[in-house]
Amino acid sequence: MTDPHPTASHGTASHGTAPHGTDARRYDFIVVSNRLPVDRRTAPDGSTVWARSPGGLVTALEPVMAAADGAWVGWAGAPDAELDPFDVDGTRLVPLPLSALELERYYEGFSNDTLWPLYHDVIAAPSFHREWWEAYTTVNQRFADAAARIAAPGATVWVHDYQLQLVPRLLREQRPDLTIGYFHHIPFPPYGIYAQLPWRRQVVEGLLGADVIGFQRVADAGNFSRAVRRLFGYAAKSPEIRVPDGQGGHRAVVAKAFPISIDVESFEEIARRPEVQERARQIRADLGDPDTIFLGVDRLDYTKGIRHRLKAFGELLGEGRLRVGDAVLVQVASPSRERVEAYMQLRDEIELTVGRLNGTYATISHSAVSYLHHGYPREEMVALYLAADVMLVTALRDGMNLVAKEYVACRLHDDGVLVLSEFAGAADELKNALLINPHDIEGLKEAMVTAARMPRREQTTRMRALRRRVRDNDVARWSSTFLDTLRHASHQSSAR
Ligand code: GDG
Repeated sequence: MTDPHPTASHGTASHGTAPHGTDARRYDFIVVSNRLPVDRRTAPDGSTVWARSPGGLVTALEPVMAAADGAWVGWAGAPDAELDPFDVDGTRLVPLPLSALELERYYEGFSNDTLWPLYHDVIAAPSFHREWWEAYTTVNQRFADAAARIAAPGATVWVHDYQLQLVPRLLREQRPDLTIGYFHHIPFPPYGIYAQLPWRRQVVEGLLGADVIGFQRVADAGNFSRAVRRLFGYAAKSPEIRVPDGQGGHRAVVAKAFPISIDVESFEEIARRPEVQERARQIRADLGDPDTIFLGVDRLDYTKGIRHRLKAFGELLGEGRLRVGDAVLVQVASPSRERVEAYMQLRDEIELTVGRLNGTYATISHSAVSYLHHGYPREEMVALYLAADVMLVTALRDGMNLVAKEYVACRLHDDGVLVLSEFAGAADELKNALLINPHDIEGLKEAMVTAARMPRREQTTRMRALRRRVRDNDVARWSSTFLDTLRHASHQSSAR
């Protein structure tokens, strides 16, 4: 759920009198996530302005927030900042402080160097440190306390993602009157892997504080239910888990898949703009009007399979099955988690590989790989999606992968080919993509060649089906389905 690239829409911080993270008001609907959906900027006159991040989640929740008198609790993005609640574009934001040490231990440490690799099939080795775990519990308690403080009686609280897995239980302990939802944006691993976590019982208990636990894939919900059975012996078969309530009865917890999506209309709207289409033509021309532009767009992360993609492309060039000038790979690798050691190493490896490929295959006039270690405005991303003939999503493991859906949404003329890893959640829905196993380099190469040569008629048949699927299941539908299930679940339990 990360889109760290702010739009130009600005709101100004209000200067209330409540201490940080507190608010005299009470809210009926509260979203809790690690990061508030805003970035802090300094205006030319020295005042603080907030730029809203254009994530799909924000867009999807905007109408819900407005209708339900909502607030969003999270960290505002700067260490040690103690800020008052403020409004941005009509949304009440309640910032919580994180110290530099907490960021190092709770965020970069436990979230990004323990849970992230563990939950992504241990592609990188997870680090386990007790002081990171302690910081994780402290910060989760702070988030739970803040939500408990500002929730109106009987309010609904929607907690997001792996940084905050303990919050549902911590919140329920203080406020049993609340309806609590949790959505897990990344995979939930098979028990054999999950079991490595020294705090495996505490984390599952934390999640079971929710009424509804949402996952990206059916397989994730199944893995979670199995972990519950193995660790606690509860009757747990997705979609229902029966958790003892301590008084001889039980609470029902729903654990099932709610595949997340994108704000399709906003991508289509950008893709229709004449200046964005002109920019796409310009990109093609700047690349020397090749027959095939392959595109990869990822946060620079070891889960995304960027190395596998480069390897396959390099071998195709080496074997003469693709030729520089006819084909180019554009790889946007937006900077991510740059203080975590595994990410520094990955960047070095990728940049070494790109340098070698260009050194070996580029000519004075044409690169083999156009590598961009930048974040771009959304308009530029859409221009790239419009310019690309083949989108490469080769993740080794990915909760969903929104880039795949964004590419599909932007292909207004029903052309272009999506090559999609079966290890990305999106593969469950986007069956008309060319599905690949990124570990099988020969298979990946075959799919890349097939994509480059695919007749227009087949492209259209596939892309039409993909577009229908994405349009019918946009992010508004995702949030309303989740919230309907949550409403239903809380009625059921209060009727018992
Ligand atoms: C996590 C899960 C799950 C990237 N670079 C730029 C940019 N982006 C945008 C993309 C897309 C988003 O960031 C990335 O989303 P993904 O889904 O591809 O991946 P994660 O960041 O790993 O997200 C993932 C997601 O949460 C949602 O639940 O799908 O599985 O890992 O929207 O377009 N946007 C702009 N400039 C960039 O340079 N504007």
